[in-house]
Order: sequence, then C-alpha cells, then structure tokens
Amino acid sequence: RDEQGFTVFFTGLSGSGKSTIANALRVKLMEMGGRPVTLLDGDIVRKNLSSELGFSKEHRDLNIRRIGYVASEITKNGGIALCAPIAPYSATRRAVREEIEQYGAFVEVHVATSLEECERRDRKGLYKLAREGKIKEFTGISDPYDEPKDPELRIDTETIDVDNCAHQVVLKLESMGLI
Ligand code: GGZ
Repeated sequence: RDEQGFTVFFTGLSGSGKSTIANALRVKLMEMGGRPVTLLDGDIVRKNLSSELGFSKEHRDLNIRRIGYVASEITKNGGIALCAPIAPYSATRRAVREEIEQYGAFVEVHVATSLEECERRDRKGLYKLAREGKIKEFTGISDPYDEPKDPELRIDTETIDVDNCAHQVVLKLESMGLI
C-alpha cells in the first residue's frame, strides 16, 4: 500500500464548486479508510488562519502561501490535504506546487466552471454586488484569474454532477498511484 502523502489543490472562480467537490472527495477518501484527510477550504482558512487578510494581490498570495505551508506539512507526514481556495495567480500556485513536491504529490484540479455560469448561479449574491461595485477586486469581475495551463485534471461542472466530479478526482489519484 502506497503511503505517500499528497495534496489535491482545487482552483477556480468563486462559486465554481470547489468546496462542494472537495467535500464530496473528502467523504469518498474517508470511506476508503485508513488515512487522515484534511480539508483546507477557502472559507475555513479565511476564518481561522487568514482572518486579517483582504483580497489584494499581496493578501491573496499570503493566504495561498499559508495554505501551501500547512498542506506541505500534512503531505510531508504522509497525510492527504485537500485545498480549495480561488488561488487566482499562476505564479503562486506554481510556488506552492514546488514546495509540496519536495515531500509528495501535488494534484492541481481546475474547477473550470465558466464566469458566465458562476455569475448565473450566483449562490451567495456576490457577483451582483461585484457588478454594482459594492465588492471591489472581485475575481473574474474586477480582479484577475489566471487560467491553469497544465493542471493534472480539469473538471467541467456544467455537464457532470458533484458525485461524478469527485469520482473523476478519485480516478486520477488511482491512475497516479496515490490511492
Ligand atoms: C473573490 C471574494 C472576494 C473578492 C469575498 N474576490 O464564493 P465564496 O465567497 O465563498 O468564495 C470567495 C472567497 C475567496 O476566498 P479565497 O481565500 O478562496 O480567495 S484567494 O484564493 O484569492 O485568497 C468569496 C469570498 O471569499 N470573497 N471577497 N474580492 N472572492
């Protein structure tokens, strides 16, 4: 049995479905038994680890580096870390990848829900507020999102359901020999 630690790093727009898929994946991995799984969700990290940070490039980068550091420690110790921040900057994602690959595998999953679809769903009403200028520096509206060029996996949430999305990640992890 392979006990190499690894990190699954979801990236995508607000409302793309990162948290939902990461949670479904967490349940699947836990059902497989044995190994501890730590979910570093965007919301939870912002509340507990990055509560003083806003959404400038500097603060987003600091937030992602903190997530990367925690994930690298988990990976180093043979655990499984699931991260689900927006992580809009490709250079920062690459830095986190390099940090984690010293200790185990880094599996970047682009939750590729289009801006149009995220805005149409607008589950939390944030896109509307961003369009009205009531939220500044909002990713996709008034702040950048660098599309991942070469992720291990790209998921289309517009045509497949959550359970199936999580299953695709499981298949990828199996094909990489990680589970
Ligand atoms: C993007 C924002 C912003 C701005 C508040 N831009 O859908 P949500 O609500 O739950 O997910 C978004 C979350 C993004 O935090 P992250 O830590 O994932 O971002 S980053 O990786 O860039 O550090 C959204 C909410 O916070 N939110 N203001 N201006 N998202």
